[in-house]
Amino acid sequence: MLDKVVIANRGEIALRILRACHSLGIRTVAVHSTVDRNLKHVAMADESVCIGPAPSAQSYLNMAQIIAAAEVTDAQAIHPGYGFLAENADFAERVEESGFIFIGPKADTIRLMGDKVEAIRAMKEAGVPCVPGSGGPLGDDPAENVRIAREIGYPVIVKASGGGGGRGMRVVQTEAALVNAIATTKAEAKAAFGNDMVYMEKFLENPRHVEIQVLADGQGNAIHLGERDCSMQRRHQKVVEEAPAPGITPELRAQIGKVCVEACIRIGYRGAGTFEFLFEDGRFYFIEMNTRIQVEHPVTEMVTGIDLIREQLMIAAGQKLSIRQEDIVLSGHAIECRINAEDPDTFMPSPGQVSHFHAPGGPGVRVDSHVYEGYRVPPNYDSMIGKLIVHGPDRETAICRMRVALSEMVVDGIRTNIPLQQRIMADVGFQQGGQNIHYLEKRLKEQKEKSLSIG
Ligand code: MV4
Repeated sequence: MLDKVVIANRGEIALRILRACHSLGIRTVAVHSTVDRNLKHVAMADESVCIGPAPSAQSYLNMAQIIAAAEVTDAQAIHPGYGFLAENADFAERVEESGFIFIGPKADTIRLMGDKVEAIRAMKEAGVPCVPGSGGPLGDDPAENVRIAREIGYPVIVKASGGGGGRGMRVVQTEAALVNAIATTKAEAKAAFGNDMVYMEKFLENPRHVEIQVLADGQGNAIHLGERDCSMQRRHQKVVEEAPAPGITPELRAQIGKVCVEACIRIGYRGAGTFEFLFEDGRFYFIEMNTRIQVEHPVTEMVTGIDLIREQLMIAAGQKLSIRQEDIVLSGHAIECRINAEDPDTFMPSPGQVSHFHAPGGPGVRVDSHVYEGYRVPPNYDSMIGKLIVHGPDRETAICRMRVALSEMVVDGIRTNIPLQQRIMADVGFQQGGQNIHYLEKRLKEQKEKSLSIG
């Protein structure tokens, strides 16, 4: 097993990684910015190193400082968490070149998946179902692009190959708008990602976001841990996630899961990963692969009983996967509500000091949060301050447990989205399950219009 790990992240995920390390007897090094010296995991870590000032560009994105922290503490490996440097292939490469283990896939795999055109090409070749599309980068010939779009059929979507997660894409409804849309998307992509490569797909109008969790050891073994439904989102920020996804049959799960596992083996994947699909009319369409542990990983942990961070650590230590596919048994239903320090109506960030904090509890209730009474939420980072996860024998019970847990939870001194989460849990459409990616924004718009007409 590894003996010492640098946790190159902050907040709840840093604490989650620390706990997984400590349960494996691995010593931990917290690296943190100046404003983060009071983080809970910094106090709990065996050692801590301040790596720079508050702006993440000078701290959590500072590769040299993080690698230097591993050197001075004589650590063996670096866990990047999610966000920050987690999917930065150059960082993974520098970590390994400096003689440390990067807890994640090989740098080349991260690079492949960061190039969406190449990622789709690789997945299509591996037998993963993809959205009908250009199957490669768009060229400069307008007539050829018009021909491609006609063949796909409108509406189409133009996406930047260097984008992902909703950045750098544009829906095109008609041929008249196509050539201009491609030029604009290319210009934006060039500015945002330093890469103007774009590709085209059929635009799916009402899909759900369903993703498959995989684990692979890079030694020829891979398994899938079922799916998560992440369709409850606003502006590409997930708000609620759940596992399993409503309406996915065991047969469908086994089928798409097998495809993902085979793709992992084919590309020599190592570590935890997620295949992102759009799900429409009973079919899966691959859009991207995430090469990191994800925010919503706990719902998969709750229904499988597997500690995904522990598995990441064991894979990084060079161990073969000890879990076989037959060992994966899904049990019950799990839901995660992201808790953000933001105004529940305007979504404006709401940093500041937490005057009172009470975590909910009871059967099937899990709180992944670094918040404590007196903790000051800094304005410099993402507004997510924790995740409330519940598990129950079925979806209805899980929703009930979430409603009780949300009502118990106290985060005073700052505004949070807890009232929004309560409204979502009370919503009949959510309770039905299986809503598409536009559902939440549609409901929020309706609510806003209603409150305006009264107020
Ligand atoms: C799409 C799509 C419809 N058709 N691709 C947005 C995030 C990025 N991962 C891909 N995204 C989308 N790609 C095709 N061909 C709709 C979206 C999309 C979306 C996807 C998942 C979750 C939320 C979303 C919100 C808006 C658009």
